[in-house]
This record gives sequence, C-alpha cells and structure tokens, in this order.
Amino acid sequence: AGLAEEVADALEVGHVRPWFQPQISTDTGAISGMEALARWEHPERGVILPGAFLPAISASGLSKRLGEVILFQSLTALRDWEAAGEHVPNVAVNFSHEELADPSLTDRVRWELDRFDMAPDRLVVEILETVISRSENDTITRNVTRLHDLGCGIDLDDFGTGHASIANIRRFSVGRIKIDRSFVTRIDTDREQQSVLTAILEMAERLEIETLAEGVETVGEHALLAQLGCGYVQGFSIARPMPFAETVDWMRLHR
Ligand code: G
Ligand code: G
Ligand code: MN
Ligand code: NA
Repeated sequence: AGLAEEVADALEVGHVRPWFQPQISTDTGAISGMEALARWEHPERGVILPGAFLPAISASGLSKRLGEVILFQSLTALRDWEAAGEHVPNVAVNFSHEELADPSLTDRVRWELDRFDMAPDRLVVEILETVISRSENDTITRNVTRLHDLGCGIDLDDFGTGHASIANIRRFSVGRIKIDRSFVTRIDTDREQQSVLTAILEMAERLEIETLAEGVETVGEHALLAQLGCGYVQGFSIARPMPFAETVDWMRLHR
C-alpha cells in the first residue's frame, strides 16, 4: 500500500498518537502544560515524525480525522494524569489550517470537552503564525473567536516565522506567543540574537500577551529567558516529547 493508505489505516488502529512535551513556568518551575505532538508508532519502522506523514495526511483529506484522534487522546491524557495524582493545567494541541477552516470545528471541540467534563481552559489551541497571516478566511476567524469565547487558550505557534500583524494578533485574541526556536538558540552567547529576543519580549509585554520560548536546548538559554521575563519555556533541556507512559514518572522526578 502507498503511504497515504498506510497512514489512514494507522490512524484508525491507533498507531498515530500524541507524544507530550512539558511546558514550564519560568517563575515557579512548575509544569504549566503539555504540548501534544503527533507520532506514528509504526510496528516495523519505529517512531515516525510528523514531517514524514503530515503531508500525506493533508493530501488525502485526513487532517480532520487526525485532529479528532489527537484531541481525543489529549483529553484522555488530561483525565489520566489527574487519575494518577498529577495535575497538568492544560494540554496544547496543534490545529492545522484545514481543521480551522472547517465550520464544524468549534462545535466538535465543545462536544469533546463536554464529554470529558473538562473546563475549556484546559485546552490550548496552537495556531501557526502562517495561518493567521493568511487571514482572509472568515471561517478561521470565526472558529478562533468562538474557541476563545468558549474559554480555550489561543497560542500563536512558530512566532517570528510568518507575517502576523499586531492587528491580527488582536483580532485572533492571541493570549500567548510561542517564540520560534530560531530566535531562542544561542541567546546566551550571541548579542544580536539576544537583542531580537528582547525586542519580542518587550512587544509582548506592551501588548499584554504571554510568552513561551520554544526549542530551549541549554541551561544557559533557560536561565537567560527567565531573567529576561519570558513566562514559559519548552525544549530539550527540560524534556523531549515522550509517550504518555513516560510522562507520570517524568513529572514525579521533576517535582
Ligand atoms: O516533533 P515535531 O517533529 O513533533 O513536530 C513537527 C511539527 O509538526 C510541529 O511543529 C507541528 O506544527 C506539527 N504537528 C505535530 N503534531 C501535530 C498535530 O497533532 N497536528 C498538526 N496539525 N500538526 C502537528
Ligand atoms: O508545533 P511545533 O513547531 O512548535 O513543534 C515543536 C517542534 O520542535 C517539534 O518538532 C519538537 O519535537 C521540536 N522540538 C521541541 N523542543 C526542541 C528543542 O529543544 N530543540 C529542537 N531542535 N527541536 C525541538
Ligand atoms: Mn506547536
Ligand atoms: Na512551534
């Protein structure tokens, strides 16, 4: 079978699942959330990253199905962390352009949250900056506005790589920007990197938007981000994305 058929089957039998990467408050060091990152756990080929299968999913019209699977598994994880005595404030899910362009999205999300008896603020919606830059799509604007009004968090992903205007950041009720890894790497050793990052943090502060730095790979970067007032950090220096089965042990060691 071709890749498209294979990944369609994998979705249905549960071989595509979210792994989870912790997000940490720089103030308290406590876990603030987990980002759900899709992984194809292939029985023969091992773990396959999204870059290798998302294009096939998108091309075969399966983006909505992937979104349903990842949302369901993410809410299941929130419930199961609670049952294990570990409170994870929220889970951050990546929403594709195709999902956001689906008029039924908000109602489906609301229905899933209700089914799990989960407060909407336990779900953070990650939207790529490139998606809100192409903001002529009214359905996307409506979905994001309705998800925000429902109480979900709105994170702008890969910030700095697209062309989101301040007007768009406002219009889409963005609560937090996720500063792209390219602006985070080497901030502790490269003056130019540090001034760009400082400018982003100052802009966010003036707009009263929270900040999360992605791709934090060293203790030096982490310490400087805390010092400069970045609210949250995520990256390999804290933890790599891991399967649900490893998350509870990680949280117990982290505390
Ligand atoms: O670990 P990493 O290779 O997981 O992820 C690469 C990119 O794939 C991320 O930047 C993210 O934008 C995208 N991605 C990961 N998981 C999902 C998902 O569940 N849905 C969508 N739409 N994109 C995802
Ligand atoms: O949704 P998004 O683009 O933000 O997903 C984050 C991507 O970055 C995933 O592919 C994830 O595996 C990867 N990632 C997370 N932390 C780090 C890190 O510290 N360094 C690098 N190089 N990649 C990271
Ligand atoms: Mn993301
Ligand atoms: Na990102």
